[in-house]
Amino acid sequence: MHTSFEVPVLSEEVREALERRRPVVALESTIIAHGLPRPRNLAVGAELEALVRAEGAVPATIAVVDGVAYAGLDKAQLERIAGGEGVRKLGHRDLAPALATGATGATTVSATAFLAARAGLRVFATGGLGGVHREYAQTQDESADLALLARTRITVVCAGVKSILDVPATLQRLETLGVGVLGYGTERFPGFYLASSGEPVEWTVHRPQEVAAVMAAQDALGGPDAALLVANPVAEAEQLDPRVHDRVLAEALEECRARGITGQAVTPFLLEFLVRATGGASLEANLAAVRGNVALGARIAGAWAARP
Ligand code: PSU
Ligand code: MN
Repeated sequence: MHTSFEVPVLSEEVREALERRRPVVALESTIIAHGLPRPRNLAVGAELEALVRAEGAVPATIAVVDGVAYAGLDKAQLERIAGGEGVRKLGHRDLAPALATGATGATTVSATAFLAARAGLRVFATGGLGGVHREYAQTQDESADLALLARTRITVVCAGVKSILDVPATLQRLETLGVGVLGYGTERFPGFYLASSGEPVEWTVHRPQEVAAVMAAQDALGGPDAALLVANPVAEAEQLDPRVHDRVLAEALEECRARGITGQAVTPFLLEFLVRATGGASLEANLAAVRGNVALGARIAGAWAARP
């Protein structure tokens, strides 16, 4: 049995940045291990870290390697996660068994947000959150991301929720759960591969400093912890063609149903189907969204670290 009680173990760079109140951005690893095709995923993992650095912040990619949770991976650890073999998908509830059994796994938004907050990190960038699936009435499939974000004070920069989901239902759940949503430079909730999901957002901000001010107001208010979502749309020029999106998504959902795919396998299956069926166009839109979020996350972390 493994017993490492520093959870997560911080890389030297992350520890130093936290001590000096320098900006740090948490990054998830499920997108690397289970959300992107190999071998491109390893290059993307490294590229996202470089993007954070280019914006003057320190990246803290989070994952579990051999039963130890880390914030800030070295090259060999990132390679392990991107390698795929035996790399599990870990939600928040999977962390305890993974640590206890010495497992290796990539962390989803729920596990990453939990570990990041535990390490004292306040800003986390990803692609699209999990949420309520379109077949919810039959499957009760709602990502654990939502419940965890409802009780974790962390700012998550995302391109909305994955468009494979029931977006209006997910927005409704976020409201019920008390998770704040800010549109970044938009009055429409982003649609992950698409710049807009068509759904409205109640609050719009335009600068990282405004996000930091909302975070400070959350702290001043106190009360139960909840996350703040910064919904940052992919640029229209980089989005997936909406007609292609709608057609291919319908095929993907049909195939998922026909094959009886359920549980943790649903999201990776749908994402991979879209990559194949769009000849890689969905992958480019996905990457553009993630890059934009990571760069914005670094700037928000900068504004947060510079607060008075
Ligand atoms: N965003 C992406 N690609 C991904 C994910 C997010 O661009 O693969 C991952 C996140 O880790 C998110 C997870 O937490 O998908 C949701 O999975 P599920 O629906 O099984 O909870
Ligand atoms: Mn699920």
